[in-house]
Formats: sequence, C-alpha cells, structure tokens
Amino acid sequence: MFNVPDNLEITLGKHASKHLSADLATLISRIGQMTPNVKAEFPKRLKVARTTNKFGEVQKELDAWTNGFFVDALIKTGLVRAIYSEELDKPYIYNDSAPFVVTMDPLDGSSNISTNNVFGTIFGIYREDLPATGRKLVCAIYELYGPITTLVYTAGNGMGVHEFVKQREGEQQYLLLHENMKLPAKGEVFGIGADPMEWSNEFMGFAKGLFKKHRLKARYCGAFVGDFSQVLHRGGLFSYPCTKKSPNGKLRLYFEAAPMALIMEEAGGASSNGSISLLDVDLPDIDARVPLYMGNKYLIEELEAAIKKGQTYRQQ
Ligand code: AFP
Repeated sequence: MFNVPDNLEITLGKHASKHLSADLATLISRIGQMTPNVKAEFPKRLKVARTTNKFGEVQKELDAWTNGFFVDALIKTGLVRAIYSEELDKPYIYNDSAPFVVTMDPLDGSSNISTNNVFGTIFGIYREDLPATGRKLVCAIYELYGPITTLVYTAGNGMGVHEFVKQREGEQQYLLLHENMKLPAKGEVFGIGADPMEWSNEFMGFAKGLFKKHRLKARYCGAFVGDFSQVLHRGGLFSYPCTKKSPNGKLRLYFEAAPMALIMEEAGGASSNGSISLLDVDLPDIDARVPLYMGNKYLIEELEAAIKKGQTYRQQ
C-alpha cells in the first residue's frame, strides 16, 4: 500500500528546484514532462521491429520509438551535450556547451511488452564526459510504467531518494508520493536472473539462504526497474549474477547498474559487482556488462563474503 502524504501537491519540478541547481532541476523536470507522450504511444506500438541493437538483440517497435523520442526530447532541452543509449550504436553528441551528459536505457524490460507486464526507463546524468565511474553521477532517475506511472530520483550526496506519481486525479505533472525513501531494515523479497544451473556453487548457497535462513519471498518480473522497485519498497535483494557462460552477467554498467546503484545506496542499501560497490566499478567500455547485486546491506555483505572464497561451478 502507498502511504500517500498530505504534501502530494509538490511537483517534481518544485521538489528538484528546492534542492538542486537550476540547470539540473530543469532537466529533471523536463524528463518528467516527457512521460505522458511516451505512455500514450505504448498501445499503438506493440510490434517487433526489423532492427537489432548494437548487442544483436532484436528490437521491439517500442524500443526503437522510445529511444528516438527521448533523444529528440532531451536535445530540445538545450541542456544535454551527449546522449549514450543502450539502443544507439554510437553516442549522440550534440551541443558542446550544454552542461550534461545523459545515459539511458529507454525501455528496460521490453520483453514484458507482449505480456503486458511492467517496464520502464533508466537515466543517468553526469556533468563530466564519459567514461566515468558512477560516483560522478549527479542524478539518477527511473520511471516505472506499471498500473500507475512513477518516477524515482536522487542526486546522491545525502539528497535522498524521492518517488513521484503521474496523473493522479487528472494532474499531468509528477506529484510527490514518498520523500526520503529508505529500504526497510529487514528484507522481504528477492529476485535473481540468469539460469540457476549456471550459477556458481557459492552463489547457489547464498541464494538458498535467502529463503531458508532469511525467509525472503521470490519476486522476479523480468524488468530490472520492476524488481528494483519491489526491493526499494519492501527490502531484500535483486541480482543478475555472473555465470560460467556469462562471467560479466547481463546488465550494463552505464545504462542500468550505475544509476540504479546510486538510488539503492542513497536509500540506505548497498550495491556490488561481487566485491566492490557498483559506483566504483571503473570500466572504459560504455557498453560493458557487470555482475549485479543490490539490496539490504546485510545481504550484500553476506553475498560478498560467500563469493570471496572464489566461484566454483558444477560439472555439467
Ligand atoms: P529486455 O529489455 O531484453 O527485456 O531485458 C531486460 C533486462 O535487461 C532487465 O530489465 C531484466 O532484469 C533482465 O534483462 C531479465 O533478463 P532474463 O530475461 O534473462 O531474466
């Protein structure tokens, strides 16, 4: 249940401008304003496109459309000098004098389109050029297109994590739903991707402990934004681990892991690639994948201790 606050009339723009510099607050507010157009398109664009992205993945019509829509809209803000997207072969370099560089996964969880399950968008905002570690993020945002549309953002540095809801009572703007979100002290749910037959013995042992020892319930929806939102609200753990076949996991450092790690850590949780915070992972390749573990600190510490011993794999 949402514990809806009295101060629901606080818009995303008002909230951001109270806490942040004018240029960053404007960019966040403009990103929020783009969303109604995106959601209105969804029912009209349900086909599979004939294109593949740079990772060789077949694009959905909505993947390609959403990417083009956000690129155009971000350029129009006049605040963005470069856009890196999971769906762009090369970065879109635009305006040298603009203050921000944006990374985005325009449609995270697009395999959920055909089943009408949740998906979303992830943005990372930097003032400096990439590559850079997640510590250099000045803002991270995700939008979740579920039964209601929500936007969660943080600017890090103790600013807190804040959740907004779209179109409440016909209101077009994002309105404050939760201020200063914190992970519950005790985790309740977990979701883990990749083929369990490919998990290492150490990771399998840790995962068994999630339901045996910690009594967490399994929740996995196939969209990182959706699973992340469950952990943010209910505590627990989300992981897309490394496996024998995919030693770097599946999710991408710049487009998915780093921005969500900023939100998770700012909400009092922890993130890890198995040994260090995802905010400290320093990889020059913008398209790099990274093993991903996020959730309550006590679970991430246990996970890191489990895999510190080394990762062994079953004989197939
Ligand atoms: P798609 O955008 O191709 O659906 O991938 C979504 C995703 O990157 C992430 O959102 C999910 O957590 C993860 O992949 C799900 O992967 P599996 O389908 O292998 O479980």
